[in-house]
Amino acid sequence: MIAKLTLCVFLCFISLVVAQETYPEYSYPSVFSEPGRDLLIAGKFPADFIWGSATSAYQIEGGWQEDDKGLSIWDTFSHNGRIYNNQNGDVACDSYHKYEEDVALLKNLGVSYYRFSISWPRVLPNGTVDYIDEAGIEYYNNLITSLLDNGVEPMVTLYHWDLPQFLQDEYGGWESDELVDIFNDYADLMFERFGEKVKYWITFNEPYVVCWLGYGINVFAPGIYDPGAAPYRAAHTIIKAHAKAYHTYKQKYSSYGGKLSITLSTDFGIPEDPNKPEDVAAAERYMQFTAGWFAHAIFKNGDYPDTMKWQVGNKSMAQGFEESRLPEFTEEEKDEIKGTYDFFGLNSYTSTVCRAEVDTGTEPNYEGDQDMQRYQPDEWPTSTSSWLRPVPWGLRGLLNWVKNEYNNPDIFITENGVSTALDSGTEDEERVTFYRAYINEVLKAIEQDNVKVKGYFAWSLMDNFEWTSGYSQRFGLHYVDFDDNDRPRTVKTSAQWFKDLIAYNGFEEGYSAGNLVQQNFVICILSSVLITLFVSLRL
Ligand code: PNW
Repeated sequence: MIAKLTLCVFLCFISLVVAQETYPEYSYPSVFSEPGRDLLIAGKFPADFIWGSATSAYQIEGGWQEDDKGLSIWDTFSHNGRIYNNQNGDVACDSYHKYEEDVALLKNLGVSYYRFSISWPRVLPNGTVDYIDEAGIEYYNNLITSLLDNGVEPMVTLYHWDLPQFLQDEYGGWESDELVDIFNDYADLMFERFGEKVKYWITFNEPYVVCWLGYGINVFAPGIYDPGAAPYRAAHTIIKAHAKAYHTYKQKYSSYGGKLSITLSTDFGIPEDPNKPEDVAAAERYMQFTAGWFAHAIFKNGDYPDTMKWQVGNKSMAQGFEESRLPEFTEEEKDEIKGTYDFFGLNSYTSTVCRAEVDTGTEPNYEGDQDMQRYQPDEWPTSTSSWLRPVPWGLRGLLNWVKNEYNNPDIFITENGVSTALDSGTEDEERVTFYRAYINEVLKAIEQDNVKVKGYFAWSLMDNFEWTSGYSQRFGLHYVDFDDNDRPRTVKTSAQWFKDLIAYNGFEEGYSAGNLVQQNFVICILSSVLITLFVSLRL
């Protein structure tokens, strides 16, 4: 008897050990399983770490003609059939009418911040302060008040891509220098009206996407195809507009004590062969042409990265231009732009592999200017968005790159998330896997690399209008039924997971712990029962 029992206990112990070993502590074990890089760690985030979730106006609000709202370039673009299945944001998640439900979702999640954007044409129908639509102002006032009443702080983005159509028609959008002052007037009004309650401001969301997809290759609104010059002109205006709004805030509203910056996006560029200096340089060029395009001036010295000036300048000369397609800042402008930030807003979703390759095309092109080819290896995990392959360790690499490049700024990850398919429901294990892996890398960056990440915003609070993909790609922590006129929201598995993470403020001990230990425990019990049965029958 004793011998049998001892044997059972011994076998149980072995099965536990085996279970521990068979359950990998990697999130994408079949692809990323370098122990030094990909093992999940346990630990807590700093006590004052900010957890939030994010959305943007055009993607959720609907109410496209409510009150005196003017048209935005995205209203026009989507009504021109440029979206999957001819969809548009006319109703979207109907947050214009259902914002209180959104606030309830946020409260239930336990986030302390909500990042949303203001629709410029909703408050200024033609984009200028000549006419203010007070009903639009009222909407944001109600939203902000409701957030604060429920213990959620607002982080407000002024420009998440929905330019008033009037400014596109009248001035040619961001290609015109006139938008510097017009944007500044808009920003000034928003600071005046909401500054007392809003302590975090973001001028522009992802200007790289605005300039390249909107002005370079006609993929996003306003739908301009001019890959060699328009993106550089648009970026030039945006950088100046950002700087001007920053100074307006500091000069007129500093008593509110808020913080202001810009949110930049880039994939993390990885050299194809890290032992080849050309590839290392190509990956660095990619980073400078995407993040550095905006960050170098704002976070460093008021000017574009040297590599951009050199590359675009030389290509322009070879193409017969009299001057570089990359505009120049005056010394005065450089002084005005330098240092216009209180933190670094970073959106990141994925990584990309870069290889040096001299561009032989003769047409002027922002991508050709980089003398670089990039791709995502087939073996990387996939999502529903073709451009988005989960590479958790890439986020840590990117955070370190920002730290080293821009003198260790406070960083807010203002967006990170993953898409699932149209018919994916509320049980979104893929999203849990993604968040667990990515947020764990943020923890590593803070604990092991001393990167000053101060907050993390999950994109997105709920499924919404995913630009040209319409409603076919779901990024939400909450499910939205777009076939139902009421646009009901339902909690997904990932929302519950995120809520638990926030409540604990990190990954529980033995995180290998969390799920895994529980699974191991169950396996251990089951195998003991089986082994006991087997042993008692046999012996
Ligand atoms: C960001 N790309 O956009 C935006 O800030 C969000 O509005 C958007 O919903 C989210 O990411 C998910 O896409 C991106 O094609 C849009 O590489 C497109 C790309 C990247 C980011």
